[in-house]
Amino acid sequence: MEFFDGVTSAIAYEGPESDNPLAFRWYDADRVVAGRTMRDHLRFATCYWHSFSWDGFDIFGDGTFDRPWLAGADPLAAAEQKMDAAFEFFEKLTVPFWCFHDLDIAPEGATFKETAANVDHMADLASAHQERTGVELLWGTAKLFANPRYMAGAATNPDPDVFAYAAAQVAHCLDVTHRLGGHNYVLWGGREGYETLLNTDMRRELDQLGRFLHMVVEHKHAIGFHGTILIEPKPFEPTKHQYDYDVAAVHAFLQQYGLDEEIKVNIEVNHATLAGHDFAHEVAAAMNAGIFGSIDANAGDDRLGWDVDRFPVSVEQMTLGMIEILRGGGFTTGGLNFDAKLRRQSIARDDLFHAHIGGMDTMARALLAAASILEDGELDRRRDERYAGWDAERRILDGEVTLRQLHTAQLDSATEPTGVSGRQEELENLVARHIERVR
Ligand code: XLS
Ligand code: NI
Ligand code: NI
Repeated sequence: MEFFDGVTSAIAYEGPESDNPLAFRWYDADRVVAGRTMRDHLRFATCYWHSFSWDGFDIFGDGTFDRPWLAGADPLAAAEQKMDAAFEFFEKLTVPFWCFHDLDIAPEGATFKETAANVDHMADLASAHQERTGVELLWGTAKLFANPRYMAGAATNPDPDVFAYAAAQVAHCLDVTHRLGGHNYVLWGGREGYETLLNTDMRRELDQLGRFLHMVVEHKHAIGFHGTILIEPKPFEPTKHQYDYDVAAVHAFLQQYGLDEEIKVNIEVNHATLAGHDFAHEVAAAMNAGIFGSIDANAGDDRLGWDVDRFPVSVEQMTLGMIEILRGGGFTTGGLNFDAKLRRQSIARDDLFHAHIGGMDTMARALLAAASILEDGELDRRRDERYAGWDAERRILDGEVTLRQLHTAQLDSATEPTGVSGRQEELENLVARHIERVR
């Protein structure tokens, strides 16, 4: 059965002048930019949860979307149908990767054993779909936050039985991700956080999380999974305080528990916004710490302080992020996953295409602008110039001078340091020029 019959052929690149809403204007997969094809730079993925499992419900109302694949009395048959719809979509969109939670692809059974069997069954089908279409798995993840058993967290739960259940679930999902050739495995700390310190022993919970992640890493090596383990920072929602607040907090945690060589980060744009950071800041922080992994590409809202998960629309915001990604050498195992959802009134099936096409074009144009800025070199030259004094002054950083010596030298000095312009507005204009001119 064909679900997206309004889209009769694969989405193709037609160039910036095209008015065809079902064509790419910027994403030209085979075009080589800064030594790599756009396909290899951007490594786009569609997420299963928002695009295929969600029917548009929110806390105030029921589902609104036209999603025939969700209907059906038999949960396993419905899951199979949903997977047909998903792979039909991936193929028509020409998106090279997908991402899932274990319980997006398979229904939960009455027991863990039953659930595991459902996941295995669906993973076998996914494997056949991947084989047939050439679509690859960017990452898998376990849903450790929806079932009521996880209301007080998974690894950070006060009840060790819940920890054990979560461990079993991750072991199974990691096995499946490995079987499907996943390039990464993600852990978003869904409810790893707290509501009140009145009932929370933070120290215990962090130790539990550290132990949990060590077990995940051990399991990864035991089964020979070569993908990257990624933590996805988020400051709050659903818990009031999430432990994986932002990249800096995750890095400190990884160092404290001796995990910084093993685990990297999956940065989500909207989560960066919620943490009070620019997206580019989070990428730069991860690059500096050597833990940059992957991106959940989406967008927040200037006035709404929750995870609204819009599709990315701001070329400027994404250009600033892409500059940091390219400066750091680009993706290795990671990619750009559209962890993004339609607005609740976008009820038509083909709205999913328009959303992804817009997101892919936004990111492709941002890539072109960022590559053009870095190739031109003026921005980096200006940045280097600002620090040129340090190139001439090695002694301080090399530890050859004391605070007292600097004090004495300053007392004897006839000159005082003077400032130079930071040139922010001029540099912003430089970025704008590249965005305007790329073709
Ligand atoms: C929620 C997260 C979630 C993860 C996967 O805010 O973004 O969707 O990406 O569990
Ligand atoms: Ni999110
Ligand atoms: Ni996410």
